[in-house]
Amino acid sequence: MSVCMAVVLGVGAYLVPVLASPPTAAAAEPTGSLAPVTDGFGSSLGSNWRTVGGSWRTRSGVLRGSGELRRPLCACGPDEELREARVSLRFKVPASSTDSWASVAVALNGAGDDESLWVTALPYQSGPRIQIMRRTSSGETTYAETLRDTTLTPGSWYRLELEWRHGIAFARVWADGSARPATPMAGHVLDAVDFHPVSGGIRTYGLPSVDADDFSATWLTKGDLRSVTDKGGFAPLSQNLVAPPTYSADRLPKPVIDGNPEWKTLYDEAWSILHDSHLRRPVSTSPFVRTYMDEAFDTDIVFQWDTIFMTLYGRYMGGDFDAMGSLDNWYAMQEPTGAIWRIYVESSGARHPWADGASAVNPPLFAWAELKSYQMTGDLARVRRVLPALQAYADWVSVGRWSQEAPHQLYWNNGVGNGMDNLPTQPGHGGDGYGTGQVDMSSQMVLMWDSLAQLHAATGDTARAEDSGALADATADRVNRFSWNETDGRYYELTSANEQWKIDSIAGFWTLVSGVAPSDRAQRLAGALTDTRKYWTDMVFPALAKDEPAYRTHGEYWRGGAWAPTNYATIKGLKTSGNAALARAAAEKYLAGLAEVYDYTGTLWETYAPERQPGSWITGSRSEGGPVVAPGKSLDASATYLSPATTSWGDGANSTGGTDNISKSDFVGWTGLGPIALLIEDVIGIEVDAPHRTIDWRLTRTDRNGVQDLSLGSLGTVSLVADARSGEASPVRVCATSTASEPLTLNIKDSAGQTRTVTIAAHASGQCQTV
Ligand SMILES: *[C@@H]1O[C@H](CO)[C@@H](O)[C@H](O)[C@H]1NC(C)=O
Ligand SMILES: CC(=O)N[C@H]1CO[C@H](CO)[C@@H](O)[C@@H]1O
Ligand SMILES: CC(=O)N[C@H]1CO[C@H](CO)[C@@H](O)[C@@H]1O
Repeated sequence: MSVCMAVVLGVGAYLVPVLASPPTAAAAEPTGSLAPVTDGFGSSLGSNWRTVGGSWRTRSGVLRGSGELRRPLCACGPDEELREARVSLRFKVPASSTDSWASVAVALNGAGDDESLWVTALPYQSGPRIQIMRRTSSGETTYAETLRDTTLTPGSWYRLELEWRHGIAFARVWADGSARPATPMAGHVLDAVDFHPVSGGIRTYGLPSVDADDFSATWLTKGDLRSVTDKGGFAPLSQNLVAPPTYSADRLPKPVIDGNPEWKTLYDEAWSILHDSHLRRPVSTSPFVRTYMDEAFDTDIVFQWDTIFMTLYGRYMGGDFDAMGSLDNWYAMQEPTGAIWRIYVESSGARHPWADGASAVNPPLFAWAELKSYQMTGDLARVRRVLPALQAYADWVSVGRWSQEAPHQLYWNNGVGNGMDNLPTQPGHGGDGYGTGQVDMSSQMVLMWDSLAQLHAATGDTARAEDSGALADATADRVNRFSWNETDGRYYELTSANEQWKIDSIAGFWTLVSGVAPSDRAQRLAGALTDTRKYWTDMVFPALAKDEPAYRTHGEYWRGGAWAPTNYATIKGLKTSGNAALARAAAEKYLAGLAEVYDYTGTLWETYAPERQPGSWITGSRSEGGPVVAPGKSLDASATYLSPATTSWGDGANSTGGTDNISKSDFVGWTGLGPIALLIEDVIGIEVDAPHRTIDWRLTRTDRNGVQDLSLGSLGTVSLVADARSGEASPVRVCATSTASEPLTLNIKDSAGQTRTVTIAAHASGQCQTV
């Protein structure tokens, strides 16, 4: 019997054309008079197709025909919806078409016949196109399309995929038999979460016959039906507000560092400032769900990346305060699209106008902070609860900040979104950076996906872990391909035309902590960080290299200021890229600087000047109207000192020989990172991995040093103290006390890079060993 069953559209001619123009009026929908097509090909679902339009037959596992076909995907109750789905099919590009708008699509359909979302391949345009389109009762819209990287050769088979995640659509097409590309070809965030897919299928336009098969629907996840106004649905929590704890050194870990008591003072002072001024219970009008760490910049607005960085040291509070509750407030504000804005008003939960439009997004670091918290606590229940919020945020930001039409396909932010206000970038302070590729933002996306991969893996979800890992790798590859300048040994931001925009700033050093920089490139970056003409300034690390024209010796905010978040990220990057000794040296130089300024100001500051300043200038300067030098202290007018940095208002002289524009004091705030996190992790050298019951200690100091009462979440606490010794190569006696009911593994790494493993017994009490 003839197999050539190309069916003429006939009754199926109702089809709404899959094109942006010219529009044609939709005829009445057919009433379902065609018999369902049964098939056995490829699908795990095994249910029948419903023929909505067009006509289809099967032959040897291939579905041949044209029009539209649907099959149910979600047995959704009235209060349920499909949150996530991946639908794909194989199709053969017909040899030719007389209609240049002829197309094949894979679709998700709502309950009504006029509700669908699809990814369409148009092989016969002057260049092949892939589009994301949607039909509603009011017509069709093309959301995103790409002309890139697409070959659709007549006679060849391709796989076409629509990935749907809570209002976000991703498109992919790839040659049949090759690997699914990690990066989508196009993505779109629907304006409102008002589309509820219930079925999926195939649709064609303008083709008398198409061969398709292997329709597959995976990652089908149901959830409660959500309204467009619901917030906080991804990681729900009911409000539970506690009074902020008062400062008590007894309830916090106690670093032991006999050789540098001034750093222990800084540590105590950081916690004291935090407790006295910046732990905040939400006011009665606030929708926040937890008492939180407030960023210390403003009394009624809270900043996302400040909060995230605060949790990176706040996690050391252990059971004394739920530092991660600070991030729960952000998840509570999350929109149904996954959006979390950069700034909220604390008293109302409203998005702040500074977080509108191009300035909506801060560095996407929630997942990184959650991973670090999990490593300290092993709290898998929290990971399971927050993962949907982290994934939804990742999906949203990966579309919203994706320069998807630029050749580099990297991610953008602007000069406020990136958190580095007046650092020179192409988009500038509040500009629209779409099309540019920012190295910091793109590397932070890699860090986000990598952290998500580890969190998914921790919950046993290997499919999602692989998916996130592949996105991290693909993005890192593109940063390395386009942003790296071999002559200069730097990563630069990119223009929309793939040209490097050469400003040497700390933004390029996010490639270290994100693992983007391969080791040879990481070594060149480390070289720049230790170069006194570039980044190894009196106070490390300036936001802008010292030889950049916009660099300012007073810091002028991000034009040379040495900042806690970028120092933390850069020092972590040095450590993870094989430069642990340099990471420690940088942390020590930074702490020494903080201590020098603390000595005459009695506090910690928002940002620090990269170079020493004359005592006369500091003495004549004010911050928010008050003198910088503490009462009872005085500086030698002709000597130089490390100093707080100026703000972006500039550093013009005032009548007292200084400036009135010194940045903010009592900034704990993220300046707690150095005195607390860097002290424990990089100077003393102890890092906890509670899920693996392991502690790594890079033990190279020769004074009596260690940490007491370090929290390991529900496992308990541990104290580790090494005795003083005569030299780095000498044996050292280490004593451990643990409240954990299980043994712990302690890996002690010496300055020669050798690791000795010691088992700390369950409930060890003063267990000592010389290693
Ligand atoms: C790298 O920088 C050099 C100048 O230092 C420039 O000549 C070259 O074009 C840059 N490379 C790229 C890929 O832009
Ligand atoms: C010299 C200088 O830049 N002065 C600025 C200090 O900051 C205030 C605002 O706080 C500006 O108004 C001044 O111009
Ligand atoms: C007290 C005082 O003189 N303040 C001045 C410091 O300098 C700035 C800018 O040069 C002036 O705006 C202040 O009034």
